Amino acid sequence: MTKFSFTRNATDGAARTGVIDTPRGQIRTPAFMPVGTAATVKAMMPESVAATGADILLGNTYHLMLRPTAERIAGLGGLHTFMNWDKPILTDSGGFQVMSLASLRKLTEEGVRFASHIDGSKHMLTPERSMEIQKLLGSDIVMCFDECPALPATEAEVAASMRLSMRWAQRSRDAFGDRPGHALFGIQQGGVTRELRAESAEKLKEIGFDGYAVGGLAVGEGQEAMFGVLDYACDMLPEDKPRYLMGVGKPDDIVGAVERGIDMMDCVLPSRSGRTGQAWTRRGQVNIKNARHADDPRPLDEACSCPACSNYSRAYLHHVFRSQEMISGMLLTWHNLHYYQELMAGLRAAISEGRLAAFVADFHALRAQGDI
Ligand code: PRF
Ligand code: ZN
Repeated sequence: MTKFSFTRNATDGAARTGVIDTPRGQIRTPAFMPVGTAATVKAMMPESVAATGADILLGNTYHLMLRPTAERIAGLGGLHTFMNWDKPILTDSGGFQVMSLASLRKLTEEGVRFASHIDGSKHMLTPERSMEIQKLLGSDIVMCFDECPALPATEAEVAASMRLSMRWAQRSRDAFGDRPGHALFGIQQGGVTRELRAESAEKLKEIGFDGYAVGGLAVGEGQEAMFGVLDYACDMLPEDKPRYLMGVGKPDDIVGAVERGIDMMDCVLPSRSGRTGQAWTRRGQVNIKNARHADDPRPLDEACSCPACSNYSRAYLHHVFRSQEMISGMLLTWHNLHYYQELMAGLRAAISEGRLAAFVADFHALRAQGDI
C-alpha cells in the first residue's frame, strides 16, 4: 500500500509546491479543498467537483456523527463509497463546529458535551471519540481534536485553551494509533500571540504528526493580523510536512497564505456564495442578482472554461437566480470552485517556475480593474 508522504518539488520565497501521495491518489499542493460537510459538496455531483480540479474534499465529524451517524456510514462501506468520491477526504475533528453550531456546550478536560443543532439530542465529543468517528468514516487525513477559542478572548484565555488543545493533541495521537496510509494532522493554536504559537508548535513537533494545521485564524482578527501570524507561524512548523490553514478563505487570503508557506486550505466560501448569487472571478466579486446583468449576453468571465461561463449568459444566470431555480446554485458553485482550482493551478505553476511575485502582481492588478 502507498504510504502517506509529502514531496516538495519547488519553492519560491517561502512558498512551496509539491505533491501529497496517499493510497487514494495524489494531492497537488498548494491545494484548495472544497467543503463537503454533510457528505456532499452542496449543489455539485462528485464527478463535477473532480472536474473542477479538486484532488481532495473536506468532511465534518460534527455533522456526520449527528446525521446519518458515523456507525451508519461505516456500515455502508465508509464515507468514500457512501458519497461516491474515491479521492482523498480530510475530516475536521468536530470541536470547531461544536463551538459554532451546537447549543448547551460544556467544555471540560475530558471533552465537549453539547446538544445537537438538528434535534437537541445530547452528545459528547472527546479526542478519543473524534478519532473513532474519523476512523469509522474512513477519512484519509484525520484532524486532531482541538478547541478554537471564540473571540474576543484574553491572552490568558487563549493560552489556557491552547494548552488544553495540546493535551488533546497528545490524546488524539495516542488514540489514532498506527494506521498506514492514513495521516493525522496536529493543529497549532495560540491566537495572535507569537510566544503561544511557538509553544504550541514545539508541543506538536514533540508529539509528531504527518502534517500541521494552523488553526485559530480567520476568526475575525482581519487579514493583516492573520498574515502577521502566518509570517512567523509557518517557520515554526516542520519544513518537510504539509501545512494546512483551516477555514481560509477569500482568493486574496489564499494567495497571501500560499506566499507565506501554506500548502492546503479549505473554505465554504466558493460553494456557499454560489448559492447566494455571489461569483468570484479574476476581476473580483460579482453579484449576479444585480439588475445590471438582466440584459447582458456576455458570460460571467470570458476567460473561464467552466460550464456556467462556456454555455450561459450573465442574463441567464441573473434570471435563474431571481427565479430561485436550482440550476442557479449549481452553475455558480461550479464556476466558483473552478475559479478557485484555476487559482491554485496558477499558483502551483508560478511557484515551480519561480515567478510567484509576478503572478501575485498580475492577480492584484486584474482584481483592481474590477468587473467588466
Ligand atoms: N480548528 C479546527 N477546525 C477549524 C479551525 C480550527 O481552529 C478553524 C479556524 N479558522 C476553521 N476550522 N479543528
Ligand atoms: Zn466560469
